[in-house]
Amino acid sequence: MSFATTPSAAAPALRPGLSCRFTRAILRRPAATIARGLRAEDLGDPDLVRFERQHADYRAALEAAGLAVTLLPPLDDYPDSVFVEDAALCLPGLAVALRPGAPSRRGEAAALRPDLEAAFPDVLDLPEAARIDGGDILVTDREILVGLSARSDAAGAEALARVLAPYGYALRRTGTPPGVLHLKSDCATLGGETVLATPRLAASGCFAGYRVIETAAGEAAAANAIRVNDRVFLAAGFPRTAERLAAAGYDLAVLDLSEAAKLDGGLSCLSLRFSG
Ligand code: CIR
Repeated sequence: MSFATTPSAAAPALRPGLSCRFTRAILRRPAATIARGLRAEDLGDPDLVRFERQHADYRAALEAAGLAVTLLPPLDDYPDSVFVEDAALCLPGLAVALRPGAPSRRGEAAALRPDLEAAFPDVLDLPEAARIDGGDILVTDREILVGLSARSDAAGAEALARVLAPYGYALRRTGTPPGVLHLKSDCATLGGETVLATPRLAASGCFAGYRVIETAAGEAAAANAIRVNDRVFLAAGFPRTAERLAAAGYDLAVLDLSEAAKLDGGLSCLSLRFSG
């Protein structure tokens, strides 16, 4: 399978550390309504108390990696709002309020906007009709890669490219494998020129020019990892992918995310990470 992938602007500038050097993170506590969260397949409802415990461990791991964390209150009107990444894109000095593709999640960006204004000198908006989730946006040190998916459309990718162009960011568009929720369900940046990706996404050719570490067979869900400063966060339960990353020299923090996983959530979705 290969996707129609648009070329980036010629020779995009390298911004060393853009994808993984952070000083701050924004998290939102899980809503009491979390059991009403969206999911592709019913694996049982998440347990709120266990979710809160895993969320607290995740927060502590971000702090241990050197980040100052802003913890926002739960939003019970939005069962999926703990997956705060989908409502905004954060870059140094700049945030974009996104347009989540799922109808039940549309209001999350407006609810987050005051918190973005408190943290960023510039907050940009996208047109009402655009659809784009943060889970479909992979920021590497050289470009911003947007995966079109059931949640993110061409209008969303174009609108994002338009608002970011004045800031010099190169944006490239690709696809998302069939049945996969978000681009970053299947990949993560590991800093520099390296990405972690599922074999099915890597086979699309969208990472040509990158060094790709593939998730091990049967461990596709390990791809939703995050690099945070000198550490790579990986979900528990993927021993062979963990071995590959350790062999490549990454210092791993392995976290139990069983409750987020019941709602198709993973490590990237639970925070907005940025420097500033
Ligand atoms: C949803 O379907 O929108 C949520 N249950 C999961 C969102 C996960 N977000 C992400 O991968 N960025």
